Amino acid sequence: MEPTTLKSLHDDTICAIATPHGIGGLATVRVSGPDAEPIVQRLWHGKPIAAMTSHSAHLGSITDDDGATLDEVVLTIFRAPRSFTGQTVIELSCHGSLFVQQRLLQRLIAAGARMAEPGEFTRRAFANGRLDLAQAEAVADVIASRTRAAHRLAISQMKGGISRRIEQLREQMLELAALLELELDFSEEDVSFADRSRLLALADEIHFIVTGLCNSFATGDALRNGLPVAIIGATNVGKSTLLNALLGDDRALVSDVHGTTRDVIEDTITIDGTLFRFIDTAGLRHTTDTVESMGIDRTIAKIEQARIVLLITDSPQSTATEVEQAVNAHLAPDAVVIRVINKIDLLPAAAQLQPDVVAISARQGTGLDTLRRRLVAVACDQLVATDDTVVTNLRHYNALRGTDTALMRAADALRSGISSEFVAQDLREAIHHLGTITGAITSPDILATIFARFCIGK
Ligand SMILES: Nc1nc2c(ncn2[C@@H]2O[C@H](COP(=O)(O)OP(=O)(O)OP(=O)(O)O)[C@@H](O)[C@H]2O)c(=O)[nH]1
Ligand SMILES: [Mg+2]
Repeated sequence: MEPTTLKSLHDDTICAIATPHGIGGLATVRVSGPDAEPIVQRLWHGKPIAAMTSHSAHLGSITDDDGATLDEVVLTIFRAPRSFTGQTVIELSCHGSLFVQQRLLQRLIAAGARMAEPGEFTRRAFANGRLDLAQAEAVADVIASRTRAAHRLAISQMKGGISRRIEQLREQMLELAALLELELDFSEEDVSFADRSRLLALADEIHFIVTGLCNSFATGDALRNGLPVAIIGATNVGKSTLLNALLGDDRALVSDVHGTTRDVIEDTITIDGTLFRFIDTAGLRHTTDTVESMGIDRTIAKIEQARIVLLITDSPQSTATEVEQAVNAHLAPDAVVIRVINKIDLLPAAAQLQPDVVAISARQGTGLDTLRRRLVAVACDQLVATDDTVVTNLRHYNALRGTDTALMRAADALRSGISSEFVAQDLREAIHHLGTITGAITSPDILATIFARFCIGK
């Protein structure tokens, strides 16, 4: 289905610098739109653009408004509809001087193009059916990806990984809905086209797949935003010192006063290709201080969200039972606890430590490499590379949740023999939610939010 609301926006010919801002060996200026050829021809010196075959590159020059040469450039032409945007696209590779780039843009604008808005090239690709919405979002993810794993996921999504899965589900649900609607048309005649038990089985199957996709979101989120590692312990054991040491930055305040950290402090860093999000928390202790106990509530929330908990103590004697109880009570089912003893520089050399405890001195930096290795090993287990589709996008996740809720309502209605009318209505709602993922169903608001994430020139 073509989103017609966008059509009128796409008659202009747009231009933008597609390479990063700054000086480089080369820079690329991209032009897309129905008038790309005549506009570029006005400044182009070389083989006439109309005589070029699509998908070919040509050396020539661009003239300034006084007729002098501005730069030698390579022009590549992609004629509609076989281009990224589906419109005729011309790419001009010029030398990377800031002056040349800016001047080239000015010349294109004087010749009739307009500056592109952020994401406008990708938005046109979507409007022309070159990409679906999930793929367009993946373009932004590829550009933003900071680690190998996040990049791999984004590429798979750009190639249509999740879209195919969603389309299959949608087709199955449309089939279900069609059978029910047919029944409604013949309701007076008391016939039943839809075999209830088959409908139920199909609903359960879809529910199973949707739940799997929803669950994969935690992994997808960890890959994109960093695997959440909560640093938990009693006050003054050196949690903030450890955060700073891991980040290599004085991010959190450190002092020998118990209860220094009151709010949650978090930041990300890549270790061995895996992105971690370290979360320093308020130390756990009994307190009558209102602000401190608000901080402790946040600590508990962070334990619940963490995939890894670093449980810190500062002496072999302190068993930290209360802290441990708090962790055990709030730990997510698939989260892993790594026990850490800090301040080993204060321990006598002969001190006995349990074998599975990582011994460190956050202040002196000892043992941190062992801790990093342990973190990477646990992360590898948690983020097992599956070929399954992984949901990485909050918008997709919410849409899937919406689908599942409506679908479960439909299944309940089916089971209790409620009139097909209501079942059909719930199904339609479920289908609607699924459709928003790939953009089969769109609203201008969703589109505006999504494309605003892009940079200009993309
Ligand atoms: N000797 C020694 N002292 C340390 C070490 N790590 C931290 N400290 C000291 O222990 C004190 C407490 O450190 P913090 O990092 O503020 O402890 P915290 O766990 O964040 O404390 P709260 O925020 O109050 O819960 C500070 O004086 C640190 O300098 C260490 O490895 N060895
Ligand atoms: Mg602290």
